[in-house]
Amino acid sequence: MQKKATALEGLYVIEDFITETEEQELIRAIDSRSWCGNGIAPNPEMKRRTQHYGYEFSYRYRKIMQNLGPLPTFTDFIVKRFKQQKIIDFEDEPNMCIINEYEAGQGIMPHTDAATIFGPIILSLSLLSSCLMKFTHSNNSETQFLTVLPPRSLLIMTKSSRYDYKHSISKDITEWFDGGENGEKQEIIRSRRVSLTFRTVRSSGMDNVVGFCFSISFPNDDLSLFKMIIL
Ligand SMILES: O=C(O)CCC(=O)C(=O)O
Repeated sequence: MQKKATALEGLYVIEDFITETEEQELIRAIDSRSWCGNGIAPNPEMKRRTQHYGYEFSYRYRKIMQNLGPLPTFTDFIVKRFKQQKIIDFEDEPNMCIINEYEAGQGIMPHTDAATIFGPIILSLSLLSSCLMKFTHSNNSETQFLTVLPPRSLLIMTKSSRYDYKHSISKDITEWFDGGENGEKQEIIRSRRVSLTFRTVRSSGMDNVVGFCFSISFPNDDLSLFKMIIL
C-alpha cells in the first residue's frame, strides 16, 4: 500500500487501500442502511443520496445538527487501518463519516471543508467507479489540479490541498485525463460511485452551530441554496 504524493502540497492517494472483497462487503452494509436525500429527510432537498454517521450535517443550514453517536461498526476496520498506516494520529481520529452516492451524471460543487468546524485531515475512500477530482485554488481559479480517484483508493487531503483549494467532482459521464504510458489521454466512463468521507468535527464546530460548514464558489452570487447542494 503506497502513499503516492501528488503535485499538490498535502494531497495523497493510496491505491488499493481496501480489497475487492472488502469493497463488496462495504457496499452491502451501506445499501442495507437508510439513505437520505432525494426527497428523504434529513436533507430531502439533496439531489444525490447520502448517509451521515457520527454527526448529522445539514446542507440547508450548513451546520452540524446533532450527535448521532459512534461511527457504524462496518467502518471499524477502515479507521483501524488509518491508524496502522499512520495516516492519522490519535487526536485526529474521525468522529464523522458522510457517505455520498454519485450515480452517473451526479457530482459535487467546488467547496472547501470549513477549517473552523472540521480538523486538518479529510479522508475519502472511493468505491465502485473511478472519477476525477478537481482542485481549484481559492484565490486564483486558473490554478487547477486534477487527480484520479480509482475504486478502493483513499484520498488524503491535508495542508494546502485541504485549506487553499476547493475540490469538486464533475457531472460528466465521460472524463479524460493525461495518464497513458505514451502521454495519450485515458478515459473514465463514470458509473455509480460511493464514497466514505471521514472528518473530525472540532469542539468549536459543535458550538458554532451558525457557522458555515462549506464555502462554495459560484460563477455568480445569486444562486439559491438549493443549487448549491445539487452540484
Ligand atoms: O466524494 C468524495 O470523494 C468527496 C466528498 C466531499 O467532498 C464532501 O462530502 O464534501
